[in-house]
Amino acid sequence: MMNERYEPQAIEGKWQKKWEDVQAFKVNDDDPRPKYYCLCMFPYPSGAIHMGHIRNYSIGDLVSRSKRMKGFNVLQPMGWDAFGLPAENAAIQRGIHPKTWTLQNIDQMRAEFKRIGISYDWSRELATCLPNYYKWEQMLFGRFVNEGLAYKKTGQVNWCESCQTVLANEQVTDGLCWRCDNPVILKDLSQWYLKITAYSDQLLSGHEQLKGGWPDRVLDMQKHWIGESHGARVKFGVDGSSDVIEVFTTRPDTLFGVTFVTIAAHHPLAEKLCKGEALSKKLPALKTELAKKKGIEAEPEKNGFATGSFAVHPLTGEKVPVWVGDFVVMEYGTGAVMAVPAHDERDFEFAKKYSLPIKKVIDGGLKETVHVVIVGAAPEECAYTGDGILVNSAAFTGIENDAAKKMIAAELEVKGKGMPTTQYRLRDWGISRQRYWGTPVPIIYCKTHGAVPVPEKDLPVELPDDIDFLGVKGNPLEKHEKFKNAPCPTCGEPSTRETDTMDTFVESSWYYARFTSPQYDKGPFEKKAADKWLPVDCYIGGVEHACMHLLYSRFFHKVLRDWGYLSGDEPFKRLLTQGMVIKDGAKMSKSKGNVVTPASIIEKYGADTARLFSLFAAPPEKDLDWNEKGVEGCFRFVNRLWRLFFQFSEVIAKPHAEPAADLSEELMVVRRKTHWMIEKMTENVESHKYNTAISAAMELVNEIYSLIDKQPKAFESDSGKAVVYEALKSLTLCLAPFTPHLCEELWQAMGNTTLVSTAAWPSFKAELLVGETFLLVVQVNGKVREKIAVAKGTTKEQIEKMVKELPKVQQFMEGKQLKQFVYVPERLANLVMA
Ligand code: ANZ
Repeated sequence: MMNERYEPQAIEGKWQKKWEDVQAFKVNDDDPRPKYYCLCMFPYPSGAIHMGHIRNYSIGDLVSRSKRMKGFNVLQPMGWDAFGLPAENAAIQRGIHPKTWTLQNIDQMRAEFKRIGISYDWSRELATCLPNYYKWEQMLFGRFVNEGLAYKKTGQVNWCESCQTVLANEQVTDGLCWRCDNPVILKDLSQWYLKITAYSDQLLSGHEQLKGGWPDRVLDMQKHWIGESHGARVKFGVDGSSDVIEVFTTRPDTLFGVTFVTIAAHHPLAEKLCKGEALSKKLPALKTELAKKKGIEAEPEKNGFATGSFAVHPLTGEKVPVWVGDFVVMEYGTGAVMAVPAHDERDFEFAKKYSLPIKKVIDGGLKETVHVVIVGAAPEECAYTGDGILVNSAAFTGIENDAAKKMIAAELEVKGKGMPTTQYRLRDWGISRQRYWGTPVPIIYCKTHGAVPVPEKDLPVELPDDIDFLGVKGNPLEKHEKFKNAPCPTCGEPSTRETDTMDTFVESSWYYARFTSPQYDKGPFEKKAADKWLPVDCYIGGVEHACMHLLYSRFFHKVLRDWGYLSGDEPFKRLLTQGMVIKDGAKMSKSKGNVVTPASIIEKYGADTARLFSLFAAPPEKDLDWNEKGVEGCFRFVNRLWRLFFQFSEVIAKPHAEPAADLSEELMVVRRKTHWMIEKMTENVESHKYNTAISAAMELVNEIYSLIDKQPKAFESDSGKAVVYEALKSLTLCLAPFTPHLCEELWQAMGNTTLVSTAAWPSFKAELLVGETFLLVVQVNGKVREKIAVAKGTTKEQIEKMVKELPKVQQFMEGKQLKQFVYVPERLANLVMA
């Protein structure tokens, strides 16, 4: 028997225990039903869950639970992205070992996740900070090295002084560290890179497969980040030497307009080309200046100097001066630019500043602001960057510039002076971090053999636990002699271990695959399992990862595919990026002091209400504005639902046959509403419009209450019982993915001994939908007396009969004769009385 009062605290723990006891969500690889892999980006175990987690994981659970009810074999795992800085900072500040801190946090967060009733297969839990996980990452890293996809390079890197570590380009936003928002500086450091650029083209072309499944915005962000440019590489000779300066240009059509060549300060030929003061003073000065530069700045003024050397034009043989320019970056293209000041703004600015010649080679026609430039003549105020006809371009004069691009590139190719090429803005991914709490980079440096990957038989390279954090700045591994000293794997000579650890984004690049066989001990994961479960059918997480995690894991997936570890080109078929949880206009965060803790909400209203609110208050991809009134509203609905079940607890305690066909109109309205609700739920859950889905359930509940109000005995007949039974059963099933504990309780109250979590999703009768309902205004002699919901498809005769029976209408009919019945279809009925 049901309690009269809804007491979430009494219900929720009971069902959580039941799910655990019967292992309701443990998945079996051999289950013949079609697979569905639903994954939420795994959390960093910071200690306590926040509202953002509740939102993210409620969405994932809704998808998983509804798919399970729809007949899929659903894998929904949970694990911990457990390496990272906060653990280390906690260690420094509070003297707790990062491992102890992390494992404690995991225990606490696991308990909190269980408290909200997410249907995880907990048997697949993993933590990336454990050797049985990172061992395989180290093995993969060794293979990256052996395949030439990982390499060590000294260069300018982004350095966060506050985190005391290097950051990848993706991890710097507007010059600030993605983690701590402190300014990032450039620093010369030697570090390990993963060659993500080897996959630039595939990362871009793969978007074709993702279109429709991923938000366009994320694809656009990635596209922009990868930054594909079509153009040519052109070889300029160096006057008086056999050296060659290769440039990358997107505008080979402007080749005859080249008046100088600009190279980066760090260009390999810079020292050789610089003469006199350029070599002794200017180049070192510029390098020092560049080293001081902040990571990313708004367009600063361009500076440079002449090297004293000359380049030879590949087609005309003309000699043009070679300059060093601070705006030319070594990391893009070839680190050298053919300068065409007439048609490129940066070159124009540079040429104006240093009085270099400007030569027009594209004529944009009279309508354009053409600057007529002949060598030495005064140029107009800006470069003309548009399209037009080639001028001053030898045999190519008179040709349209678009066609000329290909023709000039072809001519260069024939002469061995260049070739068409595609250039990407994406840089290789620097993964070395100068921190302790991460996966050790499994490399040993030997005097004879250089950087040698630790062989698989010696893996994992375990992080030593005996580390003293207090008073240590930087990476304590550097001072750990036992860790540091190791024999060379090749010759056995005393050597030193790499003390850098890997960027934690490396762990999150392949965890989705590990979840398919998390206990596998012969490799990172079992191919059979990966092939069964991948790709992830629905991946849910924050949009802030568009150019970091979501790009890195696509890269890893393609590498793993090429090595035969898995099949398929893309890891995540569908991506759902959920908005933030905000409060009072600001992101909910500790620093803003506007945090509402899930624990406080769960204690007061229960987990089901917290889940329902986070699904109801905003569509997943929009920001969710937290307000307690909204939570109370959801709590009221849940209570209203409970009371309805309580009121009918005897009726629902045993099954009823399907309602008969000849229902009274009022019961028909409820029945139609029931099927309408199932249809709305089915459609909107699938299309992630959860607020609309929940509204449909609320409407059905209102419909039932309103009939009870109007006709308290409406559900007492056999057909009434059948109708209300059908409605309440459908509500239980449809709401189960939203408020699972409550629905288990209601399901049990309906006499079921099975779980609603594993019941089948209800189907609706299409023939009952034809109608749906409309609002009919009922008038007597032109005055509105009543408004009623009527099923669509009801005939004029039926409506006349219905309205005549309405109590409020009968009042005005008494003692009068009906002269005429006027009916405006689906809008109005008027009884003209005399
Ligand atoms: C000659 C030229 C003429 C160019 C013209 C543009 C317009 P995107 O589109 O971003 O790929 N460039 C090449 N390498 C560079 C480097 N390392 N640092 C700074 N600038 C570099 O830009 C490609 C263009 O940027 C290239 O095409 C080159 O200038 C410049 F009317 O070559 B162009």
